[in-house]
Amino acid sequence: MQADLFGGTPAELVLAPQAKLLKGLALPYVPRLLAALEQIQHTAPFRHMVTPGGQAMSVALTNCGALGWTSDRHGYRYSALDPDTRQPWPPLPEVLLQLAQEAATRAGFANFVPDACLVNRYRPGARLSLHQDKDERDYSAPIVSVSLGIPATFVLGGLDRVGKTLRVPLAHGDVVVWGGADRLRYHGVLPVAQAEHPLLGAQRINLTLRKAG
Ligand code: MD6
Ligand code: FE
Repeated sequence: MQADLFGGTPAELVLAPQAKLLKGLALPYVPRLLAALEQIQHTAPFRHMVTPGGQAMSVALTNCGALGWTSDRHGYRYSALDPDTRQPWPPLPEVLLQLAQEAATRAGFANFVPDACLVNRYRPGARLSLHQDKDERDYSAPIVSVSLGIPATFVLGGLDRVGKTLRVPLAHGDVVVWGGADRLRYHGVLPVAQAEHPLLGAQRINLTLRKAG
């Protein structure tokens, strides 16, 4: 899908009062995003982190930016160093800053300055169970989430674990932004179905940009 096939602005879907899906917004950024991803995974390779419960996550992850999200048997935290290499995470590429700012502004969150980007890689079968993003210091900043590669179904719930959920299909180039009253909604990703993407093969990459520190 081409975001601006008809010369207009990309479709915006309201998922919740302060959560928007910006269809295809990332498409014009894709060549630069893929080049940046190569650099990031060269410096900080994808790995399957272990949850505090002792399970290896099915999603492989890495980070870029001043702070990176990590998990081990002791819990979840943000840290300035990659625990595997003991080096700083690779810097947040300019293309990601630009995309994050465009997306946040379109969704009503001006002046978003992320300092952390969690990069998730889903192979077919990988999933992310329902969770809240609450390891960041400041919940006033939104989260910008960019999807690349094969499709997935995003599940958006409420502020507690029980109750109604919304299933949102996410395609290559889609961007989700949420913040404000919706910042702490439970959410997850259903097991990703087998598929091939022309640029990324059998994988889905999700980039979530946050203000963590
Ligand atoms: C994913 N995303 O789409 C996982 N969190 O692969 C998230 O966990 C997420 O997309 C907060 C806000 C947006 C997200
Ligand atoms: Fe999340």
